[in-house]
Amino acid sequence: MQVPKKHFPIVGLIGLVVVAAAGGGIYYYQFVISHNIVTFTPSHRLVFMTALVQEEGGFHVFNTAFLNQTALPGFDTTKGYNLTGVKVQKYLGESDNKTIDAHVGDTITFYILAKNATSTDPNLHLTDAHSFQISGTGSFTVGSSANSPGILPSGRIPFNTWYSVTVTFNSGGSYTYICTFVTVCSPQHGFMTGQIVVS
Ligand SMILES: [Cu+2]
Repeated sequence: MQVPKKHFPIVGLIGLVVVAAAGGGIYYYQFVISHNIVTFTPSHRLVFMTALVQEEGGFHVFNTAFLNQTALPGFDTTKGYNLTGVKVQKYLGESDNKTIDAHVGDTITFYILAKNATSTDPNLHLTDAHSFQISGTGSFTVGSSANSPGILPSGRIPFNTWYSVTVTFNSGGSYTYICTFVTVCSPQHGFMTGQIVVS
């Protein structure tokens, strides 16, 4: 005849304590620590891009950086930006080289070089400029200054010149940047767009 195995009452007690601690931990994680409130210190981002007819790639972001100082880099429409002595920290943009990310409250200074198409197809040479406009349901503010003189919506950018505009995104959402120049730049002009995702 077999004697049933017994354990000391303390083992059961420890088990209860472990279960209570796990439950308490879940409660603390779920209800005491908030998951939703995430705040960011507003950043000033620099986004460097080229504008080309959509048939040859459209807008192309080739560099992204945080500006770690108040003053903007020097700028002129023929030479573009001057980063000499400017405190910046590069960060990796989206891999499609079109989508731009930012947080609510961030300011983005855009540097855009308009380029003429390389193809000899006359359809890709309908005009002598691109342009830049931002649309979206959210709120944004355009701040014009000597080192970023662009204003929206009239962001006309003649080929081989630089354009800079500084925009602060006051609310979250998806914004679209587009080439809106009155003259259609190519048959695919209407698709010359990109997204700015503000979260
Ligand atoms: Cu266009």
